[in-house]
Amino acid sequence: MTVNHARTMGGFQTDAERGESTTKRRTVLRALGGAGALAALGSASASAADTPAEARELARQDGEIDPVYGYPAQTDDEDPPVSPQHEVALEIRPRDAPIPEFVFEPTGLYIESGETVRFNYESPHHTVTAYHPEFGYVPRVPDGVPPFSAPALPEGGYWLYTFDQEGVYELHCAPHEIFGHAMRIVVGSPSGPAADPLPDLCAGEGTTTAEEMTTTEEADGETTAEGGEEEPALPRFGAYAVLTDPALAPDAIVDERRVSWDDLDPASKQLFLRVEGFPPCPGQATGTATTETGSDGETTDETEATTDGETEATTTDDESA
Ligand SMILES: [Cu+2]
Repeated sequence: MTVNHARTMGGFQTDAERGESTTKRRTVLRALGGAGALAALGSASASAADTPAEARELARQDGEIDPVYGYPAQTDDEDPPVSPQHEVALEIRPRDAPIPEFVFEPTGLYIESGETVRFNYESPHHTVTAYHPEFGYVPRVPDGVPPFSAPALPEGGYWLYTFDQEGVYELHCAPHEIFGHAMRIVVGSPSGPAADPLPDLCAGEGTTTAEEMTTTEEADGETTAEGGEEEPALPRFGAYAVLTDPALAPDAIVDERRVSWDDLDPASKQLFLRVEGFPPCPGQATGTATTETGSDGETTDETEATTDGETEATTTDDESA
């Protein structure tokens, strides 16, 4: 494919990189041509735009996949504008538990810089979202990568994204993150903040861990740009468990190229949440509620309900199949 190696990158510049002539560098890269030139220029060429908006405009001019919004297609009848080198399925797998498994298949993927991945929505309601500081998370994508995300799409839709910048990317599905809908992509040599393991929450006290994660959960959705007082969140609950599975270590992904969901430890796939207090019906102190869960419209979630409306973290491990 006609990868724009100059974009390398899809990224926007850090403060330290600003002031350099983007146009000039892109011209130079074109003149030199291809990945070899890029390698020669090294990290100095790791960014091509000052802002996500500029990165988008440059991609548009070059007829490339949008580095922020990717390329969404509502149905698979639509021909992709570029030929993807890899495919990842977004699936829901029923199991003997109130909540099904939400799966990226493969869950670990190795690709080369500049390659495009097609994410197939085999069920609706999902997203493919970067663990990016602009989204309120600790950085788990390479520095300079813009905050990118797929939209929710219908079943049968797909989303394309070109991973220009080398490094380790951790991705999640926003609606199902807490249920473990997350994956890791290694682009070229493992590098960047996600090349390092996530903090070991088991190193501290277990109860503290649960409280910390609950706190970050409560912080979800609040504006972090103003005041900057909110702590950036780690991948939450199920996503943390999946992303800390040894089978998904970056080096393991490099070795295996594709790591299946089936290769993960069952303990990494367990449910950590029990929803209580829904629906919040007046006059019912406790009860059993049946709610729809998942994206397939099936009624699968039987939960005990109280009226306090809280979502609690649990440490039970007997809910997975
Ligand atoms: Cu999902």
